Amino acid sequence: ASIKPLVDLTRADMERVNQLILSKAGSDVQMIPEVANHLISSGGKRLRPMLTLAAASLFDYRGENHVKLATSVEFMHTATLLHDDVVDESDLRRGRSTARMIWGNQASVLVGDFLLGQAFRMMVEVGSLDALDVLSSAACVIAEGEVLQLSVAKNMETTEDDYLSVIRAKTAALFAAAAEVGPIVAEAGRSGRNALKSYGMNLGLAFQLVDDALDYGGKAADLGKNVGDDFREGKITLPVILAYRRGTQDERAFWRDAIEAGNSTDANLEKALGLITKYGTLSDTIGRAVHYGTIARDALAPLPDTMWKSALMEVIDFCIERVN
Ligand code: 2DE
Ligand code: MG
Ligand code: MG
Ligand code: MG
Ligand code: MG
Repeated sequence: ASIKPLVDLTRADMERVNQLILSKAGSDVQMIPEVANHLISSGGKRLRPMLTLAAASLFDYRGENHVKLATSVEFMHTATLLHDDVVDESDLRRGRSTARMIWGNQASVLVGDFLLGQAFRMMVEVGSLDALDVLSSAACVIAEGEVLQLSVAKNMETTEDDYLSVIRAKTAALFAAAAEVGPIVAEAGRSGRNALKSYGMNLGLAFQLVDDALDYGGKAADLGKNVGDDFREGKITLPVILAYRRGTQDERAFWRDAIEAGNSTDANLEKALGLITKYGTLSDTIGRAVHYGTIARDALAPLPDTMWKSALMEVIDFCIERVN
């Protein structure tokens, strides 16, 4: 599966999104475009804005406003990444040093704030209170998800339900909002909105489940991030939750020492990977992603069969099979 159909269908609109990204990342304060463009030009997939464009086109939208909303969505995403790498103390993103390693945490947070502000300005230009509602709510939910994640960090008693609440908020909410503003701008009505919201939400859950599997099972060269970052941070993700549940007394003691006491040495990462392999928890994590992928697929099923729909369907499998 590939995102090529989506890329091809949205190519013309994405050129306009990319222009708008560059112009709205501009400022007389030189450090702003410097920091923003470092991340913006680092070759992200631009998946979320493409979802917005495709979701609008799926409902025959002919205007201009989807380009602004797609740009808003990408700016929200970029702002979350700038902040995320500060919160996670990450050194590497998309194969580059993170902005915080080059310009520091303060600049990263503040430029993220700038981009978030610009995103909301563009939403106001569009003038849809419904779109503003969906995207501003997503911003709150994303922050709530990160705070919830913080409050369960290093706690091995975190349940799979807790974990799902975290990823639904920190990741899936933006996918859901990105998809839902398509039918909103196209004035498609409730059932269209709900279908795309459900598609985005479940696609986002699948996306983050795969992200969390890749953090243990991926290759740094593919990922553009370091393998084992989540382990070193003491982040409780599904591969770990399942291995802990299934572990022997000794293995469970190992996890508590590694995660709760913060003993995340390279040797312990190797041991953690051994247990994850022993209990097959990466394939079970991917299995959960497949499950949510199916729900995403079913959400679109009732809609007319168009090239837009089939491109969005293919994105589901792409997100599950991806290596970065
Ligand atoms: C990705 O998780 C989650 C991203 C959400 C970050 C949101 C923050 C709040 P990961 P990777 C920090 C800021 C909210 C705003 C600006 C509305 O697994 O593996 O850490 O890519 O992602 O680092
Ligand atoms: Mg992170
Ligand atoms: Mg994070
Ligand atoms: Mg991650
Ligand atoms: Mg991470």
